[in-house]
Amino acid sequence: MAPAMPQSQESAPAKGRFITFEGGEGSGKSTQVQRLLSKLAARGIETVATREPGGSPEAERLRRLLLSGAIAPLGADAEAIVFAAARIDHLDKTIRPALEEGCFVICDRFIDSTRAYQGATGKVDASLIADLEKVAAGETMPDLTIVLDVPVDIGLERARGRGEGADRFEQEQKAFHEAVRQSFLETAKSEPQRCIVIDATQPAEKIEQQIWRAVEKRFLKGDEDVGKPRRKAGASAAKAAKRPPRKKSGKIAP
Ligand code: T5A
Repeated sequence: MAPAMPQSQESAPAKGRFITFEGGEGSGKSTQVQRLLSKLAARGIETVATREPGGSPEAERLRRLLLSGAIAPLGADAEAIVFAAARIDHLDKTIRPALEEGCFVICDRFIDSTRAYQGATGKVDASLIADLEKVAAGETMPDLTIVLDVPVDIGLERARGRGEGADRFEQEQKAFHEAVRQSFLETAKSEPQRCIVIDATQPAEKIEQQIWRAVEKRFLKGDEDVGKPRRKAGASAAKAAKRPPRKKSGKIAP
């Protein structure tokens, strides 16, 4: 099949795809988000890279509060609710508009992180997490979730290696991070249609190849319209979604 080219007509059918990356600290999500974006761009596919918590101006404000630990004293339920509030704005302002335009949305963390991290505190009822997920995400579920699985010690070591200082969740004990890892694996097992698990101890190049194979197989075989946005080519998807500018590794600047 010839590589997809950017769409030049506004009337082309919109066929956006929603891909999320999940995994523990330092599992290599940001690295692989960047690599996938490059590969999609090479195929002429319009993309929007985003992240959680954050991804819209209001959600980025909530991100700063959440990761600084300022919300933690309000209790685990309140923290879960604030993650959901950020997600509502992110979906409304960034994700859904981009999907409606036919873009591929690549998101660093989404609902499975709430299941894993807020679930791992042991203090938030599973039914509250499920209800918040329903309210925030509704029917906007990922088409594909890539779980990067790495042993906790290796992931934390990598995260520390960035030298940025530990945030609210990186400071948690090893048992917490083990519970987070198990949660991601359990979600993947229970939703095999949506999730794939990749061994993230492999070299980044190998992981990139495995992700690309999965994306090609699911979305790019025999579908000429996929990833061709409805609006005029050349308009920045990020601009359309009115997101703040990205900083390194596809993350969005505070
Ligand atoms: N959170 C989030 C919740 O509690 N609930 C929620 O609902 C949501 C959405 C977000 C925090 O918020 C929590 C979870 C998180 O604690 P964050 O700052 O966005 O925090 O950070 P993380 O998502 O945790 O991402 P990290 O920046 O820690 O790690 P990444 O993005 O997984 O890893 P990356 O790519 O930056 O790589 C880390 C280091 O490893 C190297 C890289 O070069 C880098 O130095 N690396 C590799 N090294 C060897 N082999 C490989 N294959 C490698 N791939 C990358």
